[in-house]
Amino acid sequence: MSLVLHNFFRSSASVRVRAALNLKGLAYEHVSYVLRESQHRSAAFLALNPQGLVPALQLEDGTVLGQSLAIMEYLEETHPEPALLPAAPLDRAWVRGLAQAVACDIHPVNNLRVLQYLGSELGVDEPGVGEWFRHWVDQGFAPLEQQLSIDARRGKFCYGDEPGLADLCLFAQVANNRRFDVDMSRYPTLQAIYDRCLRLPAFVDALPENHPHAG
Ligand SMILES: N[C@@H](CCC(=O)N[C@@H](CS)C(=O)NCC(=O)O)C(=O)O
Repeated sequence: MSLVLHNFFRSSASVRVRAALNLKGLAYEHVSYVLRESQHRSAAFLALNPQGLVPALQLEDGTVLGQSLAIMEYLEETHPEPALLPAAPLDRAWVRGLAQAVACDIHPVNNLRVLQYLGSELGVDEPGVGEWFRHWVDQGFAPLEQQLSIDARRGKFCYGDEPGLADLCLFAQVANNRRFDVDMSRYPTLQAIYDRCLRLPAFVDALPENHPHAG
């Protein structure tokens, strides 16, 4: 059995892992769950991943891993080349911190279930939901832009000239921002890193619009 990625084309946590698998040169199959139809809450998926969130990566022996950061770290440990993290502990902590600024601070408050709760339970209208989304992106992106714009370790990517864990998270977030008209002109460094990623097939292939089950 090959690697199977349980995912959804538009899910940004899934975009991260798709790009990581692509960067590592690992082949995988897709099983898709339409989130708006709550397919990720089906008994079949919950049996695989009780957390009920995509992505989940099913390994060759049937083991299922959840949580995109844990999956990417697992891929890094089992397939070290090309590296997603630098060698030195301090630099690894720095890159993980950048990745987590997106994956742990921005993404969770803009997740589908949060946006749905705002709309259906709290009566926030569509423009209000968009406002919420942009607010929390701005709260995370402004300090990231400030940090990265002056950091001597930044190269073509967040750290150096090769893409890594932080770029995977940033790329997925910027791609997701397109749906909510985030003004990226305020974040020239982050936009430049995203544009660099767009030159690499590993990232382009991971975009929602290039997913085999997009639509
Ligand atoms: N921390 C998790 C987040 C996963 C997550 O929230 N995935 C979203 C799609 S990007 C999801 O499954 N949402 C379903 C929902 O909100 O109901 C990770 O990094 O994998």
